[in-house]
Amino acid sequence: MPFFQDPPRLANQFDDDPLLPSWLARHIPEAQHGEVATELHALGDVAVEYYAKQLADRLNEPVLTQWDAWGNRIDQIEVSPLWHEAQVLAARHGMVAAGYEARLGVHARTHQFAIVHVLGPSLDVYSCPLAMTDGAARTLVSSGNKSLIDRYVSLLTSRDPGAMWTSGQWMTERTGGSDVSQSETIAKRDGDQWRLYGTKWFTSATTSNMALTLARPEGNAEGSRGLALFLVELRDGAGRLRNIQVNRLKDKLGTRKVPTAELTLDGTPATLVGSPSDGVRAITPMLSITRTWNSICAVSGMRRALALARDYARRRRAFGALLADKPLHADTLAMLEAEYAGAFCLAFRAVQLLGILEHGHDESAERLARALVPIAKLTTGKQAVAVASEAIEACGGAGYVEDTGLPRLLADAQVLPIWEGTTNVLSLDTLRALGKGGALEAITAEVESCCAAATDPGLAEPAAAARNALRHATSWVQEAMPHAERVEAGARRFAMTLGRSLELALLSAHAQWCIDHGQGPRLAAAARRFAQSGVDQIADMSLDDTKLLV
Ligand code: MFK
Repeated sequence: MPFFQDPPRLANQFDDDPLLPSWLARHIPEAQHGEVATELHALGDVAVEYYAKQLADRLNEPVLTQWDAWGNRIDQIEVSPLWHEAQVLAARHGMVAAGYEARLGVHARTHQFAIVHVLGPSLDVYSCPLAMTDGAARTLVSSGNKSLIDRYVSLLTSRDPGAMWTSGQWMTERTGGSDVSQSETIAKRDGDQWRLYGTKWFTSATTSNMALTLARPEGNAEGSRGLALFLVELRDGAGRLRNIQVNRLKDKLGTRKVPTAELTLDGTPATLVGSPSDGVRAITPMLSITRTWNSICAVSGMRRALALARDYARRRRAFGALLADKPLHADTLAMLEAEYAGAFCLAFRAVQLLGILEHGHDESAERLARALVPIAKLTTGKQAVAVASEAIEACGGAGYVEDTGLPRLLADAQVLPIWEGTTNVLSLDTLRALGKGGALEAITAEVESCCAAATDPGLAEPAAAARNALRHATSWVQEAMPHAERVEAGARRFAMTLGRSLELALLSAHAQWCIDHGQGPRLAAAARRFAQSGVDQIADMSLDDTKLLV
């Protein structure tokens, strides 16, 4: 009988998760926890079902048809069959809506992102339009523009698959995606409305119903202050694009199911959301929400990669034993599980803060969240790539062969440190957040309170590692701050150290809760492993050496 290797299989994606069940047990009030856990268990099976569908749908990618048979410009984009199903699932299971529902109050965001975490990795990056839809709803609510709120927010947060709208976010132009101040799109008044003229270079959800976008009202100053925030409805009543041409779809490394397009706006009708300037400030609620989604998608991508790698290690026999029983292979997987555990705690803490801020005024939560959102995004984005890379390597050659579906884990992870602000842009954003005052103190208080909670002797070393790394980062930034070039050059190592200290502290506190509540010692082991994986990344590199090297 010739040998055929069993492929890796998924178990229920809620039950199989070493973090999510205990996180929910700790944070969702007892009265609602049972119902939420039952719902997520059911979604854990849906995730398995849709993973199989995702593999079967692997070769379907979006197709742009620019002309009909009679020469009319139509610019129709057909997405994959699974994307059509994903829209229905997303609405029905409240992947956006749950975050806005009153039932769970301050915990609504934890509920919503638990759903995203379990189901998201089986939906071929449908998380992208959902993230922007959520961001658009939050931005409109923050704008205070009552007529836009009344018209759009209930559509964006609907659970009815036939009624739910999705939104895009168009910021990136040919001038760049990081420095949006150079945007060239012009907004001209046309009676009561505005019309937009320009090119959007990277629009990730072109099949959406609407988009939020930046444009410069005619006559406004150069730079980002002169930009304003607009809402565009993409199609008219007959389903035709409203003075928008789709120039082409992007040929990307990953996220290939996402119909990312280049657009020309040629007199596209648009509504001003707030003031006719300061559009970057007006769109920042969108950035906070999509960066939080990015963190959760990084964590859920890691979970999926590890679920497959762990299962494979229990099926694959080599050199006389299962891979899971080989000390070096087990050591490698343990390191990845520790990374996942830290990343999970930081991403879900960002989610928890979002819920707190949406349900009342809390200045210290606000200061913490302003810094924690970019830190979580930049830290988890990098971890997601590293973990996906190791996970596919753990499957050997099969991990590099497209029709196993495994290479997509890495290709899709690679977008996470890029879109929604690159690692370096977010490192600088972290400095900007700290510059507002109070944020470093808020991070210190967070790390200290988590470490103080971790009283088990087995958590002493992780708690000390988190505290020491944070102290080192704090003293470095205080010393470096007067030297602009030095502080900028070290911003990534600094932000990453804050991220890894926070991860370790939050993980240690959660590990303590698990010990206290009979949930076992697994997460304490994760904290100990994490503590030995480069928490402190502060190093003063020579600026002269940098000049010699670049
Ligand atoms: C799986 C989930 C996926 C999610 C969906 C993926 C979709 C992908 C589509 C894209 O990739 S869209 C493009 C993504 N691009 C970015 O995210 C932009 C990256 N660049 C930045 O974030 C820059 O830092 C930024 C554009 C914000 C810098 O612009 P400016 O014009 O230099 O901003 P400035 O003057 O520093 O800030 C303007 C105001 O906003 C200031 O407030 P004040 O006017 O009151 O002083 C800032 O404090 C405030 N601000 C800036 N960033 C903020 C913020 N406030 C809160 N949070 C922030 N992050």
